[in-house]
Amino acid sequence: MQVKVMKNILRANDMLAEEIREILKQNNVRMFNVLGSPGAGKTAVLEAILPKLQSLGKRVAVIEGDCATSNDADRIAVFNVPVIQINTGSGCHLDANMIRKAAGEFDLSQLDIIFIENVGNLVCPASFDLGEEAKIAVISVTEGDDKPLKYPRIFNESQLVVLNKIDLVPYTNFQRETFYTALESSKAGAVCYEVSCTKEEGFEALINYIK
Ligand SMILES: Nc1nc2c(ncn2[C@@H]2O[C@H](COP(=O)(O)OP(=O)(O)OP(=O)(O)O)[C@@H](O)[C@H]2O)c(=O)[nH]1
Ligand SMILES: [Mg+2]
Repeated sequence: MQVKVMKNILRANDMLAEEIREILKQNNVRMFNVLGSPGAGKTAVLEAILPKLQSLGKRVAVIEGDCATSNDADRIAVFNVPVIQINTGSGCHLDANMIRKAAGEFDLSQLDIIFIENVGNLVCPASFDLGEEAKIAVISVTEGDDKPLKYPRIFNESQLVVLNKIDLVPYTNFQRETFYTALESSKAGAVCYEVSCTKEEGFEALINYIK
């Protein structure tokens, strides 16, 4: 019974996500769903790439998802881009209904790219299609090199993985070989870019991907 209910919820979500995808396509807007654990650096990655995309003439908007506060939206607003904060309360992920409402607040004719920063969580956000073109999983060195093995779905669902905080590799027991073996087992041929937000390193490949 519970399985059936869950399947119905996901089917309704997927249909809405398809509608969103179609609307974005009609307006020539690309949308990326950024996922990862609390503190992996999702907002930091957005802070790093926003000015680079702006300097390329890209018109960007951001939808922020958090259980509480507008902290992340406040950080993004500094870049003078349209930003909407969704507070989910006890909800552990964003869904397509929330994104439809939030995206409806934007003038899509004035945008090229929308980034969604999902609620910090390495599990539930992977199950919900938001109408994005691609999911980008952000993982950081301090979370440990075994995470793709323990939480395979999010890595399997993501078209791109960003390994953040590489400046901290010398101070942790993070082993690149262990990480890449784990990543390969959760998604064969996974594409992963290594970055450091604090050192502003490694963003060329990510920018090229988004362009
Ligand atoms: N050393 C180091 N710290 C980083 C890096 N990127 C982010 N941080 C720090 O990690 C912490 C969390 O970064 P956030 O960008 O808030 O992480 P988040 O994934 O958006 O967190 P939530 O939205 O709460 O899930 C902050 O203190 C950042 O300064 C990095 O490349 N290196
Ligand atoms: Mg954040």
